[in-house]
Amino acid sequence: MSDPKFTPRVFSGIQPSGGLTLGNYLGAIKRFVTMQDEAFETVYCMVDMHAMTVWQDPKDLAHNTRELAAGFIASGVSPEKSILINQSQVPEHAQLGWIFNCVARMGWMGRMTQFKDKAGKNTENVSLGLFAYPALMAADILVYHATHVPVGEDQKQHLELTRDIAAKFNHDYGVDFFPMTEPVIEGAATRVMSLRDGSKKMSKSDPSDASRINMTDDADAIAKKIRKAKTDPDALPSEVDGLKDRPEARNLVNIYAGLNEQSVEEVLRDVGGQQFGTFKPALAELAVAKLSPISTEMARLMADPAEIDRILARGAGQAREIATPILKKTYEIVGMVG
Ligand code: AQP
Repeated sequence: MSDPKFTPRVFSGIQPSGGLTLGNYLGAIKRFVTMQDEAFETVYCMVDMHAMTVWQDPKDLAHNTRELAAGFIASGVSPEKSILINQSQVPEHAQLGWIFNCVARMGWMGRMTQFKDKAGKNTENVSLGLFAYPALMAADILVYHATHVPVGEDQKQHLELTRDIAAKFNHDYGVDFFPMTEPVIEGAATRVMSLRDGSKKMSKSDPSDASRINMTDDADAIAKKIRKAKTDPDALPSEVDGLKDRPEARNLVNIYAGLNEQSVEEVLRDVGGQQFGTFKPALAELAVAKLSPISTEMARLMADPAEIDRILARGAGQAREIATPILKKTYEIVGMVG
């Protein structure tokens, strides 16, 4: 149960570090759309400052930010119902981020598995921003006093860190100022895996394009990637238990369930016993039917980038109306004069 002291408010973001993937769509954006019609204020963000924690060509960053905004809108996020922003246009995120850098502990940050995955053996050479970014993510959320954050499974640890930062801030300053944000990790496909390796998350920055479905892929590309997706030789089971130790089969069934808004049990009831030679074309057909209207609409929106910029500028103004007083109060609490 969330604290009634706080307005029910949703914040979530996606990095413009490449094109949108089916993982982002099923893990996050589908939920963004449903939550804007529930009893929440909703703020959705292109987190451009997070993206630059790894090198981004400036032209690509600008293009990907606009394309991501187009992807949100084409998927059903309405600029009339939700506040749509890019992070760098709302400076309060970075201002609160600095305060949270001083609240978060090195030990906490060092345990973040995403940092370990992304830095690999290269910890000496990655940016300081890559290490610190989960504290900025806590600021993205808490500068709006957001009570709920819809995300994929991979972001669970960062949301626990957000709660730790809020709790330590409240404790250290003797206040009850920041809410304990709830993660919303729901649906059949909260962790979509690579099509080439069922043990790896589907990711925008995977060097293999065949590992993911991009929201801008055309029908042929989608069908080809699904046809070539790694699987095993067995038929599909009729029960969920039968997917145990079959990560690639599980992934394709999860994707089917996520796209068709069914549970995995329901899907298996229909497709149990099928070989992949039958299931894969059905999945490809479903994916094309669900995704091609979105990619068509994205292309239409991208033909008018000035309109996207206007939407983001208007969103920034609306966002700052919420964030400015929260930051001002934070400054007062910590003793900043001004
Ligand atoms: N494979 C996935 N399955 C389910 N949800 C996913 N998300 C990302 N990948 C999957 C969810 O999408 C939201 C935005 O994620 P992000 O782009 O900000 O960061 P990320 O998780 O690091 O995504 P990528 O695609 O892997 O980006 P890169 O390659 O740049 O690191 C989050 O809610 C996330 O859970």
